[in-house]
Amino acid sequence: MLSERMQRALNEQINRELFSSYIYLAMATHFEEKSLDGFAQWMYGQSQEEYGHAMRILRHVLERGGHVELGAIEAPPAEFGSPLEIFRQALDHERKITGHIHDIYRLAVEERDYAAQSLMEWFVNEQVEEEDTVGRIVDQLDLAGDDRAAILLLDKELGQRPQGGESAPSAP
Ligand code: OFO
Repeated sequence: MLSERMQRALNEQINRELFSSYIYLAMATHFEEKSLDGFAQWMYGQSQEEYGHAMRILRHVLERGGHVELGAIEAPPAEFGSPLEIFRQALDHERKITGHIHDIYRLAVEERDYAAQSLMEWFVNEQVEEEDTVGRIVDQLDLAGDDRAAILLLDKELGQRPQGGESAPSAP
């Protein structure tokens, strides 16, 4: 049985994951409009992965007899800067998400909610991986500077990301 507090925290996190999906979708379309198709592919993949994260939490709430309350999703920015600025923005965003995940994990420990702890442990590890991946892209774009050939090479490389994202746990 989920506590009221945990249910609220998980519902808020579902909303954040959907916002993450939305912001990466906006970044993807921006890159595609700029013909940076590799960065666009990478962001579409990231957007799908975030949707999968939202679904993972949503399934957990339902499987524990809780109530899912879907709130409005904030609009992502309408304008974006350079690839470096965009990936820095993504890194800042992931760091904020990590903070929220840690807060929920702490709540699960306080409440001795072992099921939520186990769910959040998955997210804690996922955040380490995401911050590392995005951080590396930021470093590489930083090194590339204004060198267009280097940016195009990186664009090509990121376009190799397999599509489909992390699969969300399926509904019964
Ligand atoms: Fe970007 O990660 Fe979800 O949680």
